[in-house]
Amino acid sequence: MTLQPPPAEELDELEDLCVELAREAGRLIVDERPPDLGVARTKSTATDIVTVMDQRAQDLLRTRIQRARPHDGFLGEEEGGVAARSEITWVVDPIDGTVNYLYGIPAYAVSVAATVGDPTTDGAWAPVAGAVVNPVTGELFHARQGGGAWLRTSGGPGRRLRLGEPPTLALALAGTGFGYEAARRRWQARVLGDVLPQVRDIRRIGSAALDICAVAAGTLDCYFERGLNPWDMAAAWVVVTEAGGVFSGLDGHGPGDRMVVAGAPGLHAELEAVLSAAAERAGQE
Ligand code: LIP
Repeated sequence: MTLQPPPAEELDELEDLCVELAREAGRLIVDERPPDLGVARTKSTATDIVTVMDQRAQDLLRTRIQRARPHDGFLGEEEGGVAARSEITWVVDPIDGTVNYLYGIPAYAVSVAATVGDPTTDGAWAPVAGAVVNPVTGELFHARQGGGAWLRTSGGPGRRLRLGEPPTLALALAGTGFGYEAARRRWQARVLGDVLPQVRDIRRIGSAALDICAVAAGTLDCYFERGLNPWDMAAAWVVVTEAGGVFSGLDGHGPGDRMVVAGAPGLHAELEAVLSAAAERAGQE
């Protein structure tokens, strides 16, 4: 399936809007975080939480996107999607790393992406522009297809992100994450048991969007996780590929619920092969 991006001028406009909206929602979740923040509701399990700020940030993003581009579709982690009447669907995670946000751990992000295709079907969509902001550190990652990947920090000018020569897997610092359901976590622990002895070390930051952007910035060498949703990965996907990284699933598949694997070309191939064998050995969840 070829997913045709819009012309370069529109891609630039989409990237600018991703940056503007990610920043605005980032300011909201920091500046208006209630001192008594609690769990507003749960989803797949008692630990899969939503705070009032997740929904407020998503409502802000949807309202601003509908005002700026009324025919585009909208898909967010929380309630309130909109069907597309154009070629573009916005895929947003208002707070990626919600548990970190609840506990006050400064590793969470707002992720905003413009995509083509159907983001509810693995393999049938791709991001064309995106922005990921950590509103506590001020790090802002952004990219659009063909425009390179960029990292801006508070007040500083942006710097181009380009992946260098990667280490071998045995010297690689690998990021990963875990789902909320017990059966999924047991499977992930079995796979981790195979991977851990074959890498330098593991980091579990708690935000897929920040993990994938860390690969683009070189603060992680590679990343893998099963169970990501489109909103966890959409913006960081275009950031890491525009930085020269490979972002895929396993065994020739594209990135999706079954697995995402990110890294520089040579290292990505090593990790993908180890994960494919580990997933085989881990069996069914
Ligand atoms: C999180 C992901 C992370 C994963 C967590 C959680 P959320 O998203 O970004 O990679 O390991 O379990 O799914 O739920 O905080 O938006």
